Amino acid sequence: MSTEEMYLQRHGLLFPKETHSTESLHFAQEFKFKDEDVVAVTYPKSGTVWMQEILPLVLNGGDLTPIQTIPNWDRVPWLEEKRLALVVDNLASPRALVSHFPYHLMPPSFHASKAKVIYVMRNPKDVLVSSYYFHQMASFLHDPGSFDEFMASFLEGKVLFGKWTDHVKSWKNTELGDRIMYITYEDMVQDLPAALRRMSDFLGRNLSEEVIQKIAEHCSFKAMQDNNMSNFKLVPKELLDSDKSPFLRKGIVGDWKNHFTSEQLPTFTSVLRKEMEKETFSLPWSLD
Ligand code: PPS
Repeated sequence: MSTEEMYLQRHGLLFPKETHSTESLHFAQEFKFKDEDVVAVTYPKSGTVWMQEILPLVLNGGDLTPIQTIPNWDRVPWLEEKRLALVVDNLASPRALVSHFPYHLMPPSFHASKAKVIYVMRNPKDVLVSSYYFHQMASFLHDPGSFDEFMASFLEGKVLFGKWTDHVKSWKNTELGDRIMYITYEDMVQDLPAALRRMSDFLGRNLSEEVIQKIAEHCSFKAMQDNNMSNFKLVPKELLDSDKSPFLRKGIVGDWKNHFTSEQLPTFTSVLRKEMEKETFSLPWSLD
């Protein structure tokens, strides 16, 4: 299948047709956010599915029912994907969503509401590696070619949802004030209970230490790998082939060190550094 057949091109970005359509993008623009809604926003491969596990638990005091009975894509749907229209009326309140939209594509009702955002960022080198494997296992994404070729596409923004730097800049430069919380994938890997405490405080949930520990246990990489509602094993192999690479692949920090050559690292670093040079915020990791 050609790239044109696989992807919708809108707003200068690529959206896979398997999961997105003109109608779904329109539905997202018309979506009516409520003040109590929570949306976890990520550039792809930065911890989205992890947030689909965490949010229902944090919002509902650690009740395991949603994560044990509802597949993650219907439990905490993507704002921009086709599934949202099918499940929107079944979402428990307060509603949790995820999105890969850059800030400027958020719908008018989001801006008019008090809905909160948790923006999860991941070291772009690990994002690239995770995405490279995802492109190998997902038949509805283009063949990534060699790691070198895929890195070139990533740096040019010829990948899902465009350039990593544009996404991060868009969400770091909002005027959302205390409606947005920033956290990194690396913080979550290093100390998940601490990350959960921050999220719980941000969302006005006063969770006990016992509940925090219970949520951390159920959101561990291993627990999610074992949860058929979260490990994508319900998806036909023709679409996601976990024999090629599981969706929940490694779940670690720094796998880029096993993939970047000594030539690729300075190329990657210099492109990102240049694109970030005018920004006043600093990144939580060194790009080197
Ligand atoms: S997607 O396709 O954009 O929705 O992908 P996304 O969920 O954002 O990112 C997938 C990566 O997140 C890892 N992941 C986790 N890491 C640690 N702990 C937990 N619980 C966890 N859940 C998901 C997942 O393994 C992918 O990273 P890689 O590096 O490929 O393993």
